Amino acid sequence: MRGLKETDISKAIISTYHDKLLGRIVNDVLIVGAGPSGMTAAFCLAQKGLKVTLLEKRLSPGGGIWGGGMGMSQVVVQDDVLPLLDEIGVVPQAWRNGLHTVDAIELAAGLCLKVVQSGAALFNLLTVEDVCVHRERVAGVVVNRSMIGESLPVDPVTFSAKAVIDGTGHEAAVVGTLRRRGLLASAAGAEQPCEGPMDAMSGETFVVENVAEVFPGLWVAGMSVCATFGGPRMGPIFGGMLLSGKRVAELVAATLTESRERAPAIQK
Ligand code: 48F
Repeated sequence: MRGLKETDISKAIISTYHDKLLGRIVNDVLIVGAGPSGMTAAFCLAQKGLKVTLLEKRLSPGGGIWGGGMGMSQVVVQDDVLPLLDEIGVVPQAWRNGLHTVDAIELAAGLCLKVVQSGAALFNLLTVEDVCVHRERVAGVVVNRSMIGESLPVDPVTFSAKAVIDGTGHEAAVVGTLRRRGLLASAAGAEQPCEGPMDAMSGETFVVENVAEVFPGLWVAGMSVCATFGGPRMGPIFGGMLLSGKRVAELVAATLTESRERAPAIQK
């Protein structure tokens, strides 16, 4: 190939990445953590026409999907997520008793593609280390390059949103930033992180039914729900994670629509 310049390759990466990043500093919804719940929430919200940005600290989005159970890259889902899997474009295999298996790599890859094609932006290698709170409401997140923030004295940057979703799984990292400061004391049950022992059936219901706004502007989805409210863990069954992501998307979208409709009345 003629005229191939290394500096052109560098310029292409730097300019397009920074254009993309600049366009995502202000958002309708920021989702922290690109696991199954965060990625499902992202594409469902983007499909509703909202500006959605997903921030993932690792190199590979997908969270706990990749390893299936004990490193065996198959995940299990229930009957009620078949329409969602169809929408994502992955093909499950029927097993028995209303259970189906999905190739974990196909699910992780399918979700990544669905998120990006829905119009949401997905950034890897960005770690959310704190939140912005304005007038007692979460108004955005504080972000550093993964690894840089942990090892060097480098200040972070901030992204804003009307709603932030903690989809960081077992660690409930965003909730933790408020909890450490005693700011979550008003949310019932949210003071202590205490994910319960394994109970797949209860856990799968809990993670969907307890999706909530735990602090003004901050929502929890996926395992963050259990870590925040003390729900049981459920192991490598993933239907609840997808449904939890779908539910948080519905609730957040409804709240944003409601506040948009209320806004003109308040201004009068
Ligand atoms: O852990 P994860 O997959 O969360 P989830 O969507 O799903 C849980 C299941 O995978 C599994 C389970 C199913 O039964 O129990 O554990 O609730 O994905 C969480 C993502 O958040 C990222 C992390 O790397 C992972 O990809 N993450 C965690 N902390 C941060 C973060 C942070 N501070 N900033 C950005 N990303």
